[in-house]
This record gives sequence, structure tokens and C-alpha cells, in this order.
Amino acid sequence: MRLPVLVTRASFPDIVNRLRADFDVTDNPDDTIWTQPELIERLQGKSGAMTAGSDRIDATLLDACPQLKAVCNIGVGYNNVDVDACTVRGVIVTNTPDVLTETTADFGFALMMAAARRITESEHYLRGGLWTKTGRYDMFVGGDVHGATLGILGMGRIGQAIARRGAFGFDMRVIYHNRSQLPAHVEETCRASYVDKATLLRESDHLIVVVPYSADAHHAIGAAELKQMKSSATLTNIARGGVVDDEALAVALHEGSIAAAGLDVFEGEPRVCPRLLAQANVVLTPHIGSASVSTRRAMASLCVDNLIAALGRGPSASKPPTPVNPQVLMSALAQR
Ligand code: 8YV
Repeated sequence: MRLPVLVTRASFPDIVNRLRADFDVTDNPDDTIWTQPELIERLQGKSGAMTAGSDRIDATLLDACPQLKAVCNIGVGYNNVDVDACTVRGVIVTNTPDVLTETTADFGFALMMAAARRITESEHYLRGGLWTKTGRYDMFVGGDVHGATLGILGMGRIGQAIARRGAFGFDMRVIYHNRSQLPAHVEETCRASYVDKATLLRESDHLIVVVPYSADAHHAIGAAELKQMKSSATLTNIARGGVVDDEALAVALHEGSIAAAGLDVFEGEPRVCPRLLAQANVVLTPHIGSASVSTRRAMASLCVDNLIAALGRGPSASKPPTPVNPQVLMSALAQR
């Protein structure tokens, strides 16, 4: 029997087509954003779903869709999915780690450099026809990246990849804060030293936030933390909206308590805090950290592999490559 699955957002058609060999696929080629009731309606009777960060998979949805057995999310982050609610209902959750690490690290570094060297701010000036006098000595002077202190909050795979870029590419001193200190051999591979959060805030010339969103991480950088940073520092958030207090950041940028910021993620995106939009010293991008063609293809492909295996349609022994709640997988496999 061909199981029905839902693909909630438009993706690469050739990759989604791989699902059609095994499943009855309902997809969303127009990329309509469904409301929660519309999502629940479309999930009726579906065994699996290929979801994205814009889909909220919570207990109410799961109870309304009892046939759902696999939620395969595109993205390394899965804070849009209530994993505990899935686990107790025997629903497998998967994500797409690793394939996006280097691309997202590239982007975080680019955003940090753009903020430090005032790239978008100066481009707007040029495009606005304001560049009438060449060579002013203080025109758009920013902060150096090479040789500066790079601070990283959240030292998972992406944090480590950013650290390597800073240490070996730009001769930066790299400090980090994380729930736990990394083993010495991992610290060595990225030439990074563990510090407490107060030291991280105080000593970073460029602070990059890469910590996954959780209730504990909510507003990990707020008004109090921003006050502890250098007035010459930059702050870059490529993690999730809500880890940084966007309103407090807008105030700090306005008052000059830090120099500049780079943001790829926002609280309540795609809405962006109007006070941030009004600030020139912040580089703003629409959540595109992993958006290179090859990485987005790799993410979609891994998601499809996960869905095929999670619903038992892969080679007989295959397990989803990247489960978030493998304990469900074990009991699901046992019941086949
Ligand atoms: C994706 C991301 O764009 O991987 C993540 O956690 O934030 C991004 O790479 C997003 O998750 C797409 O749904």
C-alpha cells in the first residue's frame, strides 16, 4: 500500500519526486503558507510529513492527526516541533544536521564581516547617490576582523566551524561559551578557549550567537548582556529569533552601546522589529544562513531519505539517517 505523505513547503521537484516512487505525495508547489487549521486539514490521514521551520507541530496538531508517524523537518533546528509530544505519541522526528554546517558557518562569518566593515550601510550610501566626495579619511570606518577576539555563544558543529574560520583564516583569538566545555582535542582543532558568559560578553570584539533555541536560551542576549559588551563590538545572530532580544538590541544599536549587528533570524519572523529596520548599523538578511544551492539540495535530500526510511520504505534494514528521537524509531522498527 502506498502511504500518503505531505510536503508542506515547495522544494526541489526532482528531490521531492523521489518520494513518489513509494508514497502518494501531496505537495505545495505554490509554497502557500498554511494556517495551523489548514495544516491540520492537509495532514488528515497522512502517515508522514516533510516539514519546515514555518510549520508548528504541537500536541494539538498531533492529536488531530493520529495517523501521522513521521515528522521530517528540513533544518538542523527543530524548535518548531514539540519533540516530547511526538515521542509520547510514537511519532519519529528527524532533522538535517551536518550537511549545512560549513555553508551556515560561511554565512555567519560573512554577516559578521559585513557588520564590522559596514558593507550594507555604505552600499546604501553609494546607491543613494550620496558619495560625492572621494577619499574622506573617516568614511565608514569600521572594526577590524583579523586579529580581533571572536566570541561564540553555542559551540556545536556550526560554532566550531566558525571558530576554525576565525582562528586559522583570520588569526583571531577565539573564545566561546557553551552549556559544557568541549574536550581539549576539539578545542585544539578550532583553537578556541572556554570562558564564562560574562568574560565572553566583556572580551569579544565580534560575538556570534549559534545556540539552538530553547526556553533556557530565550533572550540569552538582552539589555543586560548588551550593556556588558564593548562599545566597538558587533553582534551576529544566525541561531534563532528569540535568542537575542531584538527590541533591546535596537536600543543598544541606537544608543551606540555596541557598534553594529548582523541578523539572519528574528523574533516572530518574517516580521522584523521596526526599530531594527530604522537602524543603519545592522545588516539584515531573511533567514538564509543555509541557502546555497548545494546545501539546500543536500538538506532536502536528507529529509527525503529520512522520510522514506522512517516509514519503512527504504532498503529493509535502513533507519532514518538523522533521527531526533531515536527511542521512537527503535519501538517503531520492532513493531514492523
Ligand atoms: C533553514 C535553519 O532555512 O537549519 C536550520 O535550523 O534555520 C535553516 O537552515 C530552515 O530551518 C528551513 O526550514
